Amino acid sequence: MRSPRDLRIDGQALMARLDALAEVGAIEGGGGCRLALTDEDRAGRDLVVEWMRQLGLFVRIDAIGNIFGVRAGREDGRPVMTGSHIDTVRTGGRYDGNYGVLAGLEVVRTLNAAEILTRRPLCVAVFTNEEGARFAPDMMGSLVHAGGLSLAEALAQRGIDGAALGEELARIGYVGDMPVGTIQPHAFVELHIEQGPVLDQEGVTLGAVDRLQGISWQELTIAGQSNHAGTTPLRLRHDAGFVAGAITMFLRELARKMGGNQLATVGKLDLVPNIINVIPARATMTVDLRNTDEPQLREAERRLAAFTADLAQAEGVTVTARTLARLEPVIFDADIAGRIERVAGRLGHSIRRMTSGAGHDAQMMARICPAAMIFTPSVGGLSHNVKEFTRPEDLKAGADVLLHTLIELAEA
Ligand code: HGY
Ligand code: MN
Ligand code: MN
Repeated sequence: MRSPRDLRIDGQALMARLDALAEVGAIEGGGGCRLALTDEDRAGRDLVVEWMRQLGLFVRIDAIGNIFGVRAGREDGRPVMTGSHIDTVRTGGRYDGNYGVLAGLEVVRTLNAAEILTRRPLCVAVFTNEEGARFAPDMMGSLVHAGGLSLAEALAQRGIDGAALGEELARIGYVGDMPVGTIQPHAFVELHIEQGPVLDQEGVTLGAVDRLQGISWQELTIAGQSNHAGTTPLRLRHDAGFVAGAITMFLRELARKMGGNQLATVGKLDLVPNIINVIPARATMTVDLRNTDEPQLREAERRLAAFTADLAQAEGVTVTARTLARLEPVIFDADIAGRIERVAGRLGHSIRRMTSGAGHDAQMMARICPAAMIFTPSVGGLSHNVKEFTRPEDLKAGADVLLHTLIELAEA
């Protein structure tokens, strides 16, 4: 039997799986669109479940559709868990989420081929609706698993297309019989592309992620009055479109003035009636605020609320805010982050500590067990974009470090 220390992931097999999954919901430009609980998501789930079964994993599905592939250990008990998500945003790349799940399956294949049974069981997880692009909040499946959102509340969520989450989950056949939260991990490690520019710009191969920034998602509904674009003087306008634009400009300025890690994004904007010669009666927009510092994130929320209240008054419109997601910054497990660094060093890869700008399932798992993440570079820092790209050698390096980090945690 080969010594575990010289095991390595088969990079070709990993790339083949990534390519095969990328075919499901493939869109122009090489990316993928598998919005949570759509037919494309079901097809991706079916494929990954098939691969799990081929690898001899015991597949369990819970009531929110999270998928767990369990590999027995020499002993019973809490598994060492890895995994991520395979749902995407509408303009998804090939690696976001998929990489962490498929690298987890390659870890299993490598251990199977070497006939190695770890002391603790291993588990590869696929969490439902990580992106939140169709149903808010994001990281939903792992949040429910960690007890941060009730199953009933999650099932009742309405999508941006008006669909009921519970009905969609049933429609694609992924209402599992396992109660949510059943599989409590001993530890959780998520491998993911960075989705930002740091590793690529610094020429560092891997990131040991020891913290993750806070996220505030709001939907603002601005109600004004539609009127004729040609006959209505400025002083008589209650222009929801103007107010939405003014809020967007304010947010960029707010992030610039606050500095630090403050970010602000208006990603979605719908105008009604959305006609060239009609002053918009209504605007519905989303606001995504992020910061590593919770008091700063709260200050950004406060300033936005104050600005919209004044503007609403001045423009004679009403602005209603609805919270879609609100997650505080997370500190991951320093021991696991240290272990990731040591493994990377042993395997000869450069690595640095870093913070995640994106939300991830690991931040929810950190509520119930020690957790940390491994990042690989995103070329040009691009993600949530069909041109998302990570070099195959970097994908393999990350998977090799995942393999040995999981083995160590499963033997410790
Ligand atoms: O929004 C995020 O950070 C993640 O991609 N869901
Ligand atoms: Mn992701
Ligand atoms: Mn994403």
